[in-house]
Amino acid sequence: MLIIGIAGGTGCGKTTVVNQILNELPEGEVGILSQDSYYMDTTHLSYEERTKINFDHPRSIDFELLEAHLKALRRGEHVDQPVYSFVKHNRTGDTIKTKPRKVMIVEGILILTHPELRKLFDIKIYVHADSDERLIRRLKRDISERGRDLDEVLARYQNTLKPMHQQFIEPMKEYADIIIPNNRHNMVAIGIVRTIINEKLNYV
Ligand code: UZR
Ligand code: MG
Repeated sequence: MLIIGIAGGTGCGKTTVVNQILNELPEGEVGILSQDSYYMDTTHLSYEERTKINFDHPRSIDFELLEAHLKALRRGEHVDQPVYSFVKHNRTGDTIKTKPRKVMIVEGILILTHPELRKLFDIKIYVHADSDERLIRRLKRDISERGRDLDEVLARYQNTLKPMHQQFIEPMKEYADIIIPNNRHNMVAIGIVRTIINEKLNYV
C-alpha cells in the first residue's frame, strides 16, 4: 500500500487537488481518508459550546482514531470512517465503510502535525496557495456551503485561522516531499503525483 498525505492551509485547494489526482486514475484503486471525518466527538457539548471550539488546533483532531484506522487499512482491514457535519460541528453518528486500497490518500490541514501519522506517509505533499487566495476561497465556500456570513468568516479568519495557520500549518512545509503551488491550476505537479501513483498501481 502506498499512503500519501496531503496538507496545506484552509482554502488552498486540497480537495480540488485530490480530485484532479483521482481524475483519470482507474476508479476504485485509490481510497481517501479525510481529516474532516476525524474531528473529536463533541456530543457531550451544546451547539453553543461547539461553535467556540478552535477547529484549527491539532487537539481538535482525533489523531488516535485516524492513526488506528490507517494502520488497520494497511493490515488489509475495513474501517468505519465517521461522517462529520460542518453545520452541527459534530459527527453525525453515521459512518462510511472504507476499504483498503493499493493507494490511500489522507488529506487535511493538520495531518502533518502529528509525528506518528507522518511516519505512516510514504509521500508527504503540501499544497501552497497565497493567503489572500485562500481567504477568498474560504469565504465563498463557508457562505455558500456551510451557512456562515461574511462577518463570521472574517472574524474566525483573524482570530483563529490565521494564527493557527502560522503556528501549526505553514511550518509543516518543512516535512513535505513535494510542494504543489496552487494559486492557479498546476497540471504539471498533478501529473507528477499521478505518475507516481500509476507506477504503484501497475508494477507492485
Ligand atoms: P478545509 N471547520 C468548521 O468550519 N467547522 C467544524 O465544525 C469543523 C471544522 C473548519 C475548520 C478548518 N475551521 O479551518 C476547516 N474552522 O474546517 C478545514 N473554523 O477544512 O481544509 O477544507 O479548509
Ligand atoms: Mg477540504
